Amino acid sequence: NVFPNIRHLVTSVDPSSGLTEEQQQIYKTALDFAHLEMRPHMAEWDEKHHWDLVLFTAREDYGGTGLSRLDASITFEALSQGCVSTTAYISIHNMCAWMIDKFGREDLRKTWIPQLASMEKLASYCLTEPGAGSDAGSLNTTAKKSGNDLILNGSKAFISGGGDTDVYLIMCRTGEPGPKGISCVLVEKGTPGLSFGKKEKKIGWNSQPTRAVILEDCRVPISNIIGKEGQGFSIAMKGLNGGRVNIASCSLGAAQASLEISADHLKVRKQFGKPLADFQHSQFQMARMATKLVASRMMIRNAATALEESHPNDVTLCSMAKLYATEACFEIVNTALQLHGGYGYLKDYAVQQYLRDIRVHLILEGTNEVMQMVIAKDILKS
Ligand code: FAD
Ligand code: 2MC
Repeated sequence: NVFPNIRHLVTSVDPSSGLTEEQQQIYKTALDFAHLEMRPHMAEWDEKHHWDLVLFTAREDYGGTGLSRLDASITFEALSQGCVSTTAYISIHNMCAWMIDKFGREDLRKTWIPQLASMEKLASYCLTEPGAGSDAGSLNTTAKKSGNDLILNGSKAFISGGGDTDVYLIMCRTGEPGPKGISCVLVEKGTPGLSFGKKEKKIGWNSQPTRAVILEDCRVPISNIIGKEGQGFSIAMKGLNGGRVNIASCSLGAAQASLEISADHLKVRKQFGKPLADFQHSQFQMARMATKLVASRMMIRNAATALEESHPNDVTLCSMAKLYATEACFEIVNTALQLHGGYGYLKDYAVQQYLRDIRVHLILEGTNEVMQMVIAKDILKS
């Protein structure tokens, strides 16, 4: 047993089912790290809005770990048990590094991947604008050519890490209206014309800052375009396919932890002369939570594998996993909070933080309504 210290892993909610021994080791290493280095600080990071960062994946030639999509998913699942918000930012950083690694020219890969893989430098993904959220293809931050440079103007809203990260992948308009006129441009912090809005106040995701990113006559070389001109929307969407699986994996970790905490609580807490675990209602709640947890895990891992293998339905499977798992895991954590009674509402108990942190996963990286649009489009296509 590679999980000697951790309970529940021989039950039906065992996260190691279906994993190879190597993957079980990855999960165990990440979970140990989460329990030892993150979980003890999770409440403080939330309260003090402090961020502390760690791990990651890219091709191995420039210092990445070369993890598969499934390896990355199980890593994020394990780490998020220690702090959802910190892990979720790492998943965004990971998505940006993947975009540069996959689509960037060799010189950009050579410059940036080693620094991003080691997390010496951190990245932010900049798609959303005040006027373009779900309708991302309508964005209107512009990048106009001037000699060998691009001059960027516009603003990005809700940027995770914004102001505290070093590299900004800006989706901006270099051509026609709509998705085909968008390019992905790398802008370094410190470039004149790049500035940031105030730090947003949020109900969760507090261990990482969220700010607007403002571009005013911000000049960068044309060679900072990632991939080809006009390919930016496609690159942004391909990044998000993995991002959606990983964000769902963060919800899964929170749900796993909440289920375990609830099982403990139900066995210890007594009312009406017996442990809460003896009431059939509590048992049925736990049964439903465990069932939703296992269903979420299967969908997430299936989507990760589909993405790895470029399955023809990978986009739909990633969207389904994000839709189903972020909602089911939110319900699991919400039920866990209810099973704790008043204690669940206190900041001394972790379950409320898991709830606050995963609520936003139904909104960001494409709202769950957008996920339904993507799925329906695929199902109904002729
Ligand atoms: P809107 O698009 O205005 O949507 C409002 C509501 O209308 C939603 O429920 C939506 O689903 C619904 N809706 C919209 N269109 C339709 C339709 N056609 N049919 C049915 N319903 C519809 N963005 C980034 O680019 N980078 C980041 O790092 C980043 N980090 C974020 C961090 C946080 C904490 C938050 C809250 C957001 C972050 N975002 C980021 C932005 C996020 O991706 C957007 O908030 C999200 O895509 C939704 O866009 P919107 O907020 O403009 O909502
Ligand atoms: N993967 C690969 N390609 C995709 C894709 C995906 N997930 N989604 C769309 N595309 C392609 C699509 O196939 C089409 O390609 P082609 O022209 O070759 O046929 C192209 O992109 C344009 O797509 P649509 O014609 O569907 O474009 P439309 O404008 O109608 O809507 C929609 C696309 C709604 C799916 C897209 O705008 C979207 O995903 N919106 C949500 C935005 C979002 O996810 N924001 C998250 C910001 S990041 C964040 O929140 C963080 C926390 C980091």
